[in-house]
Amino acid sequence: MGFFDRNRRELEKKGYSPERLPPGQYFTERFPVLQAGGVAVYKDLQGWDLKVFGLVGQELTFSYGDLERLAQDEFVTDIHCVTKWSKFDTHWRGVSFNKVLDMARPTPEARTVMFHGEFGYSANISLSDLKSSEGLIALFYEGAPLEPEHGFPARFVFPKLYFWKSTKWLRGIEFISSDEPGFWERNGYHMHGDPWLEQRYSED
Ligand SMILES: Nc1nc2c(c(=O)[nH]1)N[C@H]1C(S)=C(S)[C@@H](COP(=O)(O)O)O[C@H]1N2
Ligand SMILES: [Mo]
Repeated sequence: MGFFDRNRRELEKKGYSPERLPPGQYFTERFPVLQAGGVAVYKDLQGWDLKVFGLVGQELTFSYGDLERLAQDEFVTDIHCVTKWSKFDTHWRGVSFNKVLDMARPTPEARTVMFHGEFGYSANISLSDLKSSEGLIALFYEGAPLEPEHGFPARFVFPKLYFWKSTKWLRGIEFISSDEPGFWERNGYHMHGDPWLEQRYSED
């Protein structure tokens, strides 16, 4: 029996249904750290902001304090990384993306949202995905502010798609009219990235 089968057995022994694992994934209790470049570390959050811009009726600029006051939404969810690890029941609290949609009012031309992270990272998610499944601008993980390596002060979390779509050190949310690739999508990853359909690479 290979690693993946053993891993699914182990999962059953722990009382989880292996059905919760998308195809080709294994389960871990660790929280691996993954990023293309360095970890953003802020001395303070004085100059920090999160901008919402592009095809919207109302552009927005949030300070960390603004987001903290709005951070009333939470979910517990499984996350799936394209490098094949999955983690169950992760708890996040922050600002629901629906709240951002209500405040920014995307124009009828808006089709895709580009999430911009520190150091030029970006990830595209279609507006229809964002409207049909929950997304969160997360400030808290398991009740505590995010660790720097997991995206402090704020990261997006969009569990419906592979975890590379969940931009850490989030600084910009841009509404655009056509589906453009973000950082990993330009480097061979799938434009959509549904773990249940194993949309890992552009040719999948
Ligand atoms: N800004 C930024 N966000 C990012 C990345 C990155 O390189 N830069 N990597 C993505 C990838 S590939 C994954 S799997 C997750 C990893 O999140 P974690 O380190 O909290 O597990 O962050 C995503 N968000
Ligand atoms: Mo990833």
